[in-house]
Amino acid sequence: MQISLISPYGSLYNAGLRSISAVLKNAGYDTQMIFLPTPSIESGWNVSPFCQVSYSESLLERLRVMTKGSAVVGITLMDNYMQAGAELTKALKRDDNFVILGGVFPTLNPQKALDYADAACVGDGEYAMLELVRQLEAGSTPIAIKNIYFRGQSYPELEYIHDISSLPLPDYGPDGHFVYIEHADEIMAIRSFDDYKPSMAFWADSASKEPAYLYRMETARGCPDNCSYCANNILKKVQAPKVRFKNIEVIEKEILWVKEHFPFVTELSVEDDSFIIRKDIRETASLFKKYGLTFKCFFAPVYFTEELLTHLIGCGMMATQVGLQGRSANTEEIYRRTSVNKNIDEVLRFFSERYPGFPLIIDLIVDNPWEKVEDTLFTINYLLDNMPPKAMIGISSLVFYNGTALCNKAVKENILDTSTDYQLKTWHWHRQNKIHYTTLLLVMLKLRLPRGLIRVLASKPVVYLLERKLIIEKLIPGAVRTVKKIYKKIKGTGISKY
Ligand code: B12
Ligand code: SF4
Repeated sequence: MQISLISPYGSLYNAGLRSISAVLKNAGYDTQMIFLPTPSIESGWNVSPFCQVSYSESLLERLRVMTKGSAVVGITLMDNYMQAGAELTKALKRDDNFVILGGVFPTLNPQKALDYADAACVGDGEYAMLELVRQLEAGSTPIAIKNIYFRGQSYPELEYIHDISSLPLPDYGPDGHFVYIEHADEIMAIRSFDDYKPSMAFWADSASKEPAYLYRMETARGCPDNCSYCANNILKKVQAPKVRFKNIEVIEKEILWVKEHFPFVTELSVEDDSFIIRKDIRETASLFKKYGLTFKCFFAPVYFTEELLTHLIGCGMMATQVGLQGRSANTEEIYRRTSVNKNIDEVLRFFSERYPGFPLIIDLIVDNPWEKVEDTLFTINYLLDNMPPKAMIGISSLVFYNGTALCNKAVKENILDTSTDYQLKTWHWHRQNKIHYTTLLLVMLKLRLPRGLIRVLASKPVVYLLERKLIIEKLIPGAVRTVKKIYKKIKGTGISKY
């Protein structure tokens, strides 16, 4: 029996869908995986405020033909791909097939997913999908499968995979794997592991002539913290209450597999929410070093120790991303990050004093309706005083994910505009309908404009003059979009050459 697994994401990584495919293949089923990256949607060139993917009729027709023999079509979705998932489901649903949506969006919004699909997977999908396929193969109408919410039925019983080390390695094909090439508007077969190269390429620095290659991997699922805006709020309740770790033997097995199949890879990107919480973090980092692989990872400031970070850098950590989101006491409280942000002073001091050239990325959230101008100014001044010289800033616009503490607060206070597809909102600051003057100040920091100049522009009189409705709702967004449009005209469409 054939199963088609489809991903609309810009990145081909997709640990979840690849893991499902591996489990199905191990059980003897024939899976095909179709990746539909449309990088131009996510690129800085795209001036549309939402991450709305509109597939061409010819692409949808090609997909219909490709999935003709599939009894099950599974689509993975984060919230910002909701509309893409709906479009794909409408195009691929037939009377004689079963379409199931899985991933963070259906996990948080199963009812919405059921508006389109036959079923929604809540939480872990590997064994849920296997059982679904077995029941369908047996010719019965599938019923009572843990984690699967069938349309017209009640919310399912939930179960999570306790030992994620027992799962097979992710399925990278290449047989039966296909990728959409946006500039050619064609779906091509992945013929060899080398075909993954374009999706793994990155430029280590602006001076590099040749790209380096990066392999993304998961060593754990989940996060011990519980920030009020984060999907983990819900995942803890409906997926798994605790962080699940892969053991070091399995990590080594995956590295060996990578070495054999992707010999060009020199760097790992550990996609765990907070890599450094592993008890065996030192051994894991040493393992990467043993195999000559540099790495990057995420961490929350509370887990920082000077000794640990020094060890990780010694093992080849080339970049790291730390969440700050906001530094004022009010903002930290709104985000429930008062304890998570603990040690941020030490983190910034460590990099400023010992590794001033290190590419540290500091993540911040803007567009928080409860944050006052003074709060943002506090964060800006904090960064002006403490940010290491070569640090970078990642700016995201606050998105209210269904069921999170912050989403519930927004609904209760009636400030969530549900008339817009707020889930589709993605991170590009220039896509926002409202751009605060204080956000522009952060962008200046991101662009590393002289800090003295930013200090002047961040002085209270200037901010109170420019942080005005007309300016932030009309002038700044209008000007930003015009500049982007002109730039796009000069530089081309922004469609990736992948
Ligand atoms: C790795 C990762 C990425 C990677 C890779 C994404 C990719 N293509 O796979 C990168 C860095 C590219 C990325 C980017 C973004 N990400 Co991200 N990312 C993650 C992270 C840290 C881990 C995801 C993962 O691999 N988990 C491990 C796998 C095994 O689990 P899984 O994906 O959930 O899959 C399981 C189930 O969901 C289910 N399942 C999944 N798909 C399907 C399909 C079917 C048919 C079935 C039956 C079941 C099923 O079964 C799987 C196996 O058990 C999560 C955090 C988290 N806690 O989930 C955030 C997370 C998914 N990302 C998030 C966001 C917001 C983004 C961005 C929009 C961020 C931004 N500001 O731009 C972008 C956009 C993504 C894009 N355009 O592709 C949010 C999503 C919130 C939401 N409600 O949608 C999360 C949850 C972070 C958070 N804590 O809020 N991300
Ligand atoms: S530390 Fe990061 S991943 Fe963990 S709950 Fe907070 S925002 Fe989510």
